[in-house]
Amino acid sequence: MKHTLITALFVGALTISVAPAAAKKSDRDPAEVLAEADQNGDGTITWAEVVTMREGLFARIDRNGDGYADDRDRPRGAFGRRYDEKLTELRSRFDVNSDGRISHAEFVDAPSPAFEAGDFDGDNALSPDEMAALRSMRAASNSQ
Ligand SMILES: [Ca+2]
Ligand SMILES: [Ca+2]
Ligand SMILES: [Ca+2]
Repeated sequence: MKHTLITALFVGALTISVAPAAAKKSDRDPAEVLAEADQNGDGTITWAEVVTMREGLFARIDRNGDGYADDRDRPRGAFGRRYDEKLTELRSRFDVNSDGRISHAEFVDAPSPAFEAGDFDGDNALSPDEMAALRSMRAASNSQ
């Protein structure tokens, strides 16, 4: 059960990281992932809420808690290989300094293409209207 939970959270972290252009069929709608960041439930997703969500996800990826997501966090057993695959994908986006590991800052401070695409008025928050627009953009791209 514990491994399943960790894997689910890890996949969630990956989904946040994927730009719409690079999205695979299995990826969740970025707008839905962003919606989960709405901690105070006011319907607006602030950048601070996104950062807080990333903090929680990183804490789960960095299984040994040393501030870096790397091979040393690799789970034993059946999930090891899956972790390797996910880490390779995450590195391609988050390992800005190419040292082979993802630091806390590289993960938490990384830009979010979906957030930037949806924040039309540039106030660093996604209002309910902006979230609705982001969802319809995604729906339009899916129907093509
Ligand atoms: Ca909110
Ligand atoms: Ca670590
Ligand atoms: Ca790095």
